[in-house]
Order: sequence, then C-alpha cells, then structure tokens
Amino acid sequence: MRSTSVLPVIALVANAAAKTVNVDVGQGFFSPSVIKADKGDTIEFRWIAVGHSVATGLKDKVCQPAPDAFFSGEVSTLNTTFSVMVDSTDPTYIYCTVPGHCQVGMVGVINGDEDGLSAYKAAAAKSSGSTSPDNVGGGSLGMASSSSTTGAAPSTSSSATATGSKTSAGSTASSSSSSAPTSNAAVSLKGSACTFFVTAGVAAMML
Ligand SMILES: [Cu+2]
Repeated sequence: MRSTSVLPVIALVANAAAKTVNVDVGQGFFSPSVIKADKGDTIEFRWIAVGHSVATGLKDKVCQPAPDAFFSGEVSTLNTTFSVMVDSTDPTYIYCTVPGHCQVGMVGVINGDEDGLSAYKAAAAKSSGSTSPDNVGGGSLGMASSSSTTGAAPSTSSSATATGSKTSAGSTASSSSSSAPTSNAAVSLKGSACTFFVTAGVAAMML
C-alpha cells in the first residue's frame, strides 16, 4: 500500500518538467516577444502570417545570426511550425531574417526581459541590414494540426530535417496578404518538409 501510491506522483512530476511554449509568428512580430522557457522546454513557433522567418541572434550584433543559430528559413505556408529545444536560461535574442523586418522590430528574446528587448530593438532600428544563417536547422519544421482542414492525420513524428534549402530571402515581403486560410495546400511551398506533408495530404484526398 505504501509504495504503490508513490509511483504516480513521480510520473506526474516527470511529465510536468518539460512543456511546450507557443509563439506566434505574425505580420512583423513575434507574440509573445518576451518568451519564458525552462531548460528542456520546447518552443513551438507557429506562422500566422507568411513571408517571415525566425533565427537566433546575438545581443551585440543585432540582426545577425548567432554562430549556433537555429533558423526556420522563410516560411510561405500558414500554420507551419518550427520547434526548438531550449538548452539555456540565458537571454537569447531572435529575429526575422527577411530584409527589413528586424529593423522594424520583428525581434524577440527568450528568457530575457522587456528592457533588454527594447535595447535590442533600438539597435536593430539603426542597423544597416540583416544576415541569415547559411542553413535551415536547429529545430523541426512541421504543420500545426489543429486548424488543418485537409483531414490528413496529423502524424506526430514530424522529424522534418530541414536540410540545406537556404532561403534566398528575396523580395517576397510585399506578397499580397491572402486572408483566406482555407486553401493552404494551394500556396506554393519552399520548405521541403512542408511540401512533403501537404503533398501527402493532397494525395490522400485524391485517392
Ligand atoms: Cu518577418
């Protein structure tokens, strides 16, 4: 009797240790922009507007990638997700690498504070340009399952290894903001991972 009641408690504690923190990638912003996460947590970025990216930056070199940066690539499909594991409690700055976006304040900080972010934002506004990491990586690309209208089963093991496909972040920032989220599959895709999932979904529908 004594020992059996202990085990469920241990299991609960283990489950509570790691959590997922959701961050929206919007039209020129991250929300929240001050992100709190513990070591071992997963941050899931979710694109609610397309034509943006997220990369790890450096506090002292605004709008430039950290040496070990994670990078989503420029995302062109709504509800794309990019999941990264948090391995530090030090302030980690993030920015959108699409030209001009960091400069107008599309930045954020993980485990930092409002003051630090304000300073980063102010420096970014004066910076001459942005640089992207060379390669997509440091996280897993996938698709959010909740608002998927295709009916495709949300396969959870989305081990999307985004290899290569460096986004030549061109002049796609002025894309007409299509407000109809009904036909995600019709959007032209750049990310290889998303191409796979959506293509698979469409193929399943046609069978
Ligand atoms: Cu952006």
